[in-house]
Amino acid sequence: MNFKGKKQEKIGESNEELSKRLNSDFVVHNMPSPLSSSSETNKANFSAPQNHKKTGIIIIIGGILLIIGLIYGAYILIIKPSLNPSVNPEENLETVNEQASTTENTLTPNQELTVIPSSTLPGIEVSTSTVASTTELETPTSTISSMVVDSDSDGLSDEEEKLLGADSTKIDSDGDGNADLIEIKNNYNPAGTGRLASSSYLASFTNPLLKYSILYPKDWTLKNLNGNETVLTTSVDENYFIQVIHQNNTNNLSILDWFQTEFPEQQMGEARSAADGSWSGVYSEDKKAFYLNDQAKANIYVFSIGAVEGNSANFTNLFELIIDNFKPNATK
Ligand SMILES: [Ca+2]
Ligand SMILES: [Ca+2]
Repeated sequence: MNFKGKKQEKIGESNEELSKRLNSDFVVHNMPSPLSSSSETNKANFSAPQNHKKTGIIIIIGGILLIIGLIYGAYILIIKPSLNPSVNPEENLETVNEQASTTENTLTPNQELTVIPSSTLPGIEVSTSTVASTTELETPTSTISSMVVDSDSDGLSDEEEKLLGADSTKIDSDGDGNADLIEIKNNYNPAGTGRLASSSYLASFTNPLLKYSILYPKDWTLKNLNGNETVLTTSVDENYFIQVIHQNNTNNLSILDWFQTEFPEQQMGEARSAADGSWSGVYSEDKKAFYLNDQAKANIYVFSIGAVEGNSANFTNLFELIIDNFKPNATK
């Protein structure tokens, strides 16, 4: 502005003075330091809000990364092991064991089944009833056996040998040279001398109305029902039975004709006759019934053997013994 004029006014001054003056003028008229340095300061002041923004963004991003890191860490350490225990078995062994024991407890069949009330589910058997039935099955069915036991294999069951006083371990119980079964089939006592009728193990019963007599084991119980029906049962449990029922032979048929008339659909079994000719008879095919008539063909006697439980074959020989020793007209 006026520098040129001032320089021209002071033209007479020495160069040194002039330079000093110029320097001093320059300094004096220089712009105030606050203003002169303001360019950099302003720059700094002007750029400060931008730096704050950057710092804030960095902090936010850092925070987000930290949160993500924490979430991931929690997932690795807690959630993932609980989902898949086998991933890190060593660190989470206790957790796995706890889970296993918890699983065992909650999946115990008894607990699961006892939750089901049996009253609301009548068609479903719960475990308790199954256990009860198993216990019933394990309970031995007393002395009743579905098997025929013959310890000495002589054809007489152990049950029959006991009834007749014979030895179930000896084929020839009385040692007379004749096997037990042969003696019985020929009306001899297998456990001593004499005939079967003289055995202390057997008794005779005569029906007062029909006048027939039968030989039966004393160990059994005899009942005479209505005069025309005699029933023999095992005394203890009445499980096995042999009965004799009378009926009139109105047409005086032979026993074979009578059988065919009564049971036209059935096969006939073995035919037998009394040694003294006092009766003739025939078995049913399964040998659980025997039908005979007396010599006069006036009466029919029906013999049958059975068991409430078990196998009546335990007394097949006894059944035959009773038939063979039957006397239709004992008093005549
Ligand atoms: Ca035997
Ligand atoms: Ca003998």
